[in-house]
Amino acid sequence: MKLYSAPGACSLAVHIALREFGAKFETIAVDLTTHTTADGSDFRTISPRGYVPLLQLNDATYHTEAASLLQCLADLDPLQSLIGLPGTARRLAVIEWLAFIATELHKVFSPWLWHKDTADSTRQFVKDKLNSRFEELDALLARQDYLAGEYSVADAYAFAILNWVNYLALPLSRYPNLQAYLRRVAERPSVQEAIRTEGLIK
Ligand SMILES: N[C@@H](CCC(=O)N[C@@H](CS)C(=O)NCC(=O)O)C(=O)O
Repeated sequence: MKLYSAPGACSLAVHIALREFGAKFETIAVDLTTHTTADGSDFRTISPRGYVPLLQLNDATYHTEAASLLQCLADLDPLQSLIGLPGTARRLAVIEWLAFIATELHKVFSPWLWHKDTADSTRQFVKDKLNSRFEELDALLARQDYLAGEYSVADAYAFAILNWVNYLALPLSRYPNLQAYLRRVAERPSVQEAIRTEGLIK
């Protein structure tokens, strides 16, 4: 498999998941400002939206959408422990969280993160919306260690997206359980390897 990714972008979630399963894969870095790959190719020729993550499966097909890629990768593990077996409450909870992260966190952060000229009124809206989500997560994480009970691909996704508070200088000091959660996820060997490889830590 080949993962087209950019350091610290949402593709980090897929990168972590690939490492969780010990999958054989290579990463291809994409410059998201020029939409070129490391060898200078035009990324939009294979990804018309210009988005990472883009995953090329071993059958040479290309696929997008972080939440879908995470489900697919979690299913490659015979035990499906990072997503749960079909028809179970565990699986529904993980998929629910993937959808929540995609729509209520990922795409709320996005406009401001990628467009530094975002208007102050939009910034304020994003801050308020995110703070209400952080409050909800903090209350949940006071009662449990991970979003869907046990660690799952939803936590890999949440980790990648919540890491963006650092880029936007949004403080998490009011959310101690959320901070502890991010530290807990960060300690996982797969997460350490992924963030080190992406150059986010030394
Ligand atoms: N709907 C896509 C969105 C992916 C996305 O927003 N990717 C961002 C990085 S986190 C990107 O590639 N942005 C580049 C651009 O907007 O040109 C998904 O959920 O995977």
